Amino acid sequence: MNKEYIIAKEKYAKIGIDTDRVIEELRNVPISMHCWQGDDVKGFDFKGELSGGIQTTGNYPGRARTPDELMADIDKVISLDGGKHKLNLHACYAVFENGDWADRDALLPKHFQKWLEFAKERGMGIDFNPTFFSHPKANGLTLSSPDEEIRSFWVRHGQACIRIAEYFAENTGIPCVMNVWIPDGYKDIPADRLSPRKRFMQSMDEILGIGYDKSKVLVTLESKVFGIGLESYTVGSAEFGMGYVLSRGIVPLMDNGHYHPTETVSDKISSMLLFSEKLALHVTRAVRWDSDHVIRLDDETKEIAKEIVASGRIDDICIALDYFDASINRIAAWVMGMRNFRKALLIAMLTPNAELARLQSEDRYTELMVRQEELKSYPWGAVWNEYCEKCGVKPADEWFSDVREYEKYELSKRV
Ligand code: RNT
Ligand code: ZN
Repeated sequence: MNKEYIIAKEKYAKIGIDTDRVIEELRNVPISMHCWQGDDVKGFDFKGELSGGIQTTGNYPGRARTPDELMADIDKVISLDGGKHKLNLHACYAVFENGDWADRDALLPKHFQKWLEFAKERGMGIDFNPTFFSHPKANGLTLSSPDEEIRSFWVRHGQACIRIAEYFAENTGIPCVMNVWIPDGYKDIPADRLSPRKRFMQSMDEILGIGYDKSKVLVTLESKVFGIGLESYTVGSAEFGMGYVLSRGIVPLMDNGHYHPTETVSDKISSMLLFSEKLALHVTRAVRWDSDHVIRLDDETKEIAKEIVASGRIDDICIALDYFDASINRIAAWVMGMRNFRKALLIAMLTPNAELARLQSEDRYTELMVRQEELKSYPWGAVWNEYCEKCGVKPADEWFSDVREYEKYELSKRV
C-alpha cells in the first residue's frame, strides 16, 4: 500500500466511504468491451465499405485485419484495463474456417466457436449484435423494408442471432445481451413515416417470436435520432424504441450519442429504471453529433456513472462501450475509453450519494453545492492507482509504454 493511498483512505473514511470496498466493487463491474474499436467496424464477412450512417475517420496504421490479430489486440487491451469484462461482438465478426462462408441469414453458432473459446479461456461472458449494415442487402431499409425479400432476409438474420446469443449464454454460463440497432431511415422528408415503423415493429415481433430463454438472452433495442445519409427520418427513433421495449418486455438500450446534442442520457437513466427492470447503455462521446469519439473523463461521462451508481441499481444496468477512432493508435484509444469509464465509476462510488440526496430532500441546496464542488478535489487518483495495483495493471500514464512496445513489435508489421 503506498503512502498516497493511505492518506486518501483516511480522507474518504471521514465521509463514510470505505475505499477498499469500493476497489473490490469496481473490479466486479463487468464492462462490455466492443470488439469493433480494433478494426474500424469492418468485420470479417464482407469486403465492402462500412455503411449504415456510422463512420470511422483516420488511417492510423495497425488495424486488426484477421480474427487472430483482433484477438491479440483484445488481449493487449484487457491486460491494461483491470476489472471484469464481457466481450461485445457483432455478427459480422463470424470466423469462417476452411471456406465455410455463410450469409448473415444463415449464420450458426459454429461460426462463433473461436470467439466462444477465446472468451471462455478468459472467463468472459459475451454480448452480441446482429449486423444490419455493411452488406449488399443493407443499401436502404432493412427490417423496415417494403421489399419483402429484403425484410424477411433481415428477420432471419435477427432470429439466427438469437440462437447464437443463446449458445453464448449456455456455454459461458453468463447471460448474453443481444442488441438490435438498425440504420433504417431517409435522407429527406418522407411522405410516409408510419409504414416503415409498422414494418419494423412487425419484423421485431417476428424475430422475438421464435422464442428464447429470457433468463439467458436479454434482447435490447437501441434507438437513434439520425445518421449520415439519414438526416430527416430514423425509423428506430427514441419514441419507437421506448414504446416497443416497454410493450414487449425487452430491454431499452440508450447510446449517449443518439439524442439531440443538449439532451443527456444521465438524465434519462432514472426514468427508464422506474419502468424497466433492466437497462442497457452504450457509453460513447458525441462531438456535435453521433461521432463515436473515444470516451474522455468529461462531465457527462461522470454524470452517467453517478446516475448508475447512485441509483443503487448497477446490477440491473448492462454497461457496454461504443466508440471507434481510427486516427490514433487504436489500442491506446480502446484502453483510454475503458479506463476513463471505469474511473468515472470509481469517482461515483467514492461519492457519499445517499448523504447528498438527503441534503437535497431537506432543501439544503447551498450545502449540497459546496459538498459537490469540494468532492471534486478529493484524492480519487490515489485510489485509482491502488485499484490498478490490485488488478495488476499499470497505473497512470505508465501503461502507454506497453502500447508503444506493442506497436513496435506487432502493429507496425500490419502493412
Ligand atoms: C450506431 C450504433 C451502434 C453501432 C455499433 C457498431 O449508431 O451506435 O451501436 O455503433 O453497433
Ligand atoms: Zn451504439
